[in-house]
Amino acid sequence: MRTKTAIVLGAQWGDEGKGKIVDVLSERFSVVARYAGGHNAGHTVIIGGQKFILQLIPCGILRPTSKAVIGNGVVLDPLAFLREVGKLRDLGINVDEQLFVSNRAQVILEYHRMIELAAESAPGRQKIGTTSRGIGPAYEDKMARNGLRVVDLLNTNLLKTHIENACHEKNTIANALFGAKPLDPAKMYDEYAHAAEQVAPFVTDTAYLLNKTIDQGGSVMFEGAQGTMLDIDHGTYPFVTSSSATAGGAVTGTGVGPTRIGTVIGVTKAYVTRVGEGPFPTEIFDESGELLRARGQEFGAVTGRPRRCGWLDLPLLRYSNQINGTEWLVVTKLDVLDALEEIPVCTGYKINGKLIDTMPADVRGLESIECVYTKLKGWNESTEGITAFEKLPKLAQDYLRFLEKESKAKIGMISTGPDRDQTMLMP
Ligand code: 2SA
Ligand code: MG
Repeated sequence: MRTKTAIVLGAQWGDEGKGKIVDVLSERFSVVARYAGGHNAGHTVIIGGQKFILQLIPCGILRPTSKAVIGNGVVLDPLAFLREVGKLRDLGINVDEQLFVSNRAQVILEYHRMIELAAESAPGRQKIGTTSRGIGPAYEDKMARNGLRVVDLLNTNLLKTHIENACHEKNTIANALFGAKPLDPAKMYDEYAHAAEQVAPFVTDTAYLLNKTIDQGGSVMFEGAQGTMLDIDHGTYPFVTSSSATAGGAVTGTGVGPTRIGTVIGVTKAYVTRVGEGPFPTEIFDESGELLRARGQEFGAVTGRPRRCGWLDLPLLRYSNQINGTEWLVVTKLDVLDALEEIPVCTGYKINGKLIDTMPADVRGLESIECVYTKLKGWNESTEGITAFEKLPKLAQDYLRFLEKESKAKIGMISTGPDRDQTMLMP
């Protein structure tokens, strides 16, 4: 992994442990840039026993030598942003010197949350199980060319007219469709104008900053949020988030061209989880699922929702590697499997009894998948905190080799616990 620019992204449905891996790898990068999503992400990093959960700000901020960039592909809630900045300042992190926000990022406003809450519980609407942060409606406005960008947030006249017009429109729609209570544009303007003043010092042209960094021989890591199967185009639509979580998103979401990106690193758990609604072929419904949830502490980092758990899904991983052009895999949470006698792994999908080698595009197809399982022997001893591949039990090594062979990407790193140091390189 001796490259100056790398995308680190989730190969599954998010929560693969990207936070920890970005933190470990960020030592080698001068800038870490988020390219998609918003404060729906929950990136957990544990340093010396202290836990940090970052939602909007890239994990690179935790390295005093790294710059952290919020790219144009992100939707930024200024109020959530300032809360997170405040928490980091309290921890003694030098956010004022290290953090940069794109002037082209879209802004999440209060009515986006209102519309999302109303739509999620409206009769006849498909419930997605979102994080209720206003992410989807903010991206809707972006694509409808009706959004407010950070550069506009800083222009008080424009902000005022935008809020007045948008509030009128959103209040009317939300009331007519969902009976939602109207929002007060004057109150909203005061709140956001005040926030804008505090956001302003962070704002810059981040595409320029990133490209200059690369021109001058610096290194950039692109930090993905959510995961491949939650990508708006390539995920399990409509049960997805509203942004490009895959590798392509790093290009459009930062303004760095594809020829300047050195490698793609996919982070995968040694099993699978998903939070929210939607198809999940290898989901476990018996006590093994409970065991993984308890051992892996599988609860949403932002919402606290219990995550659904399933066996390692190799067709899904192959799909993810293909869509992202993944060169390296990082396997996390291997130690969660320590307590199992036997570990089923899905090696193929069948529909109507026939093996398929593409991912069905529609939900009905995904739901009718029959998984073909291979049962691997569990190692049944602790791997927690092991930092050398040779020290892993032989059966755990076999599990990883099997994953590598079947997924068609090289494993570069393995994680055996939440702390920075509980990590090993693959020989
Ligand atoms: P949204 O809010 O519009 O992005 O929700 C749409 C779908 O995307 C899923 N989603 C996530 N899945 C896993 N982790 C996420 N971040 C938090 C975490 C989630 C949490 O790290 O634990 O705390 O619940 C995340 N963000 C969005 C979401 O569940 C919907 O299925
Ligand atoms: Mg997470």
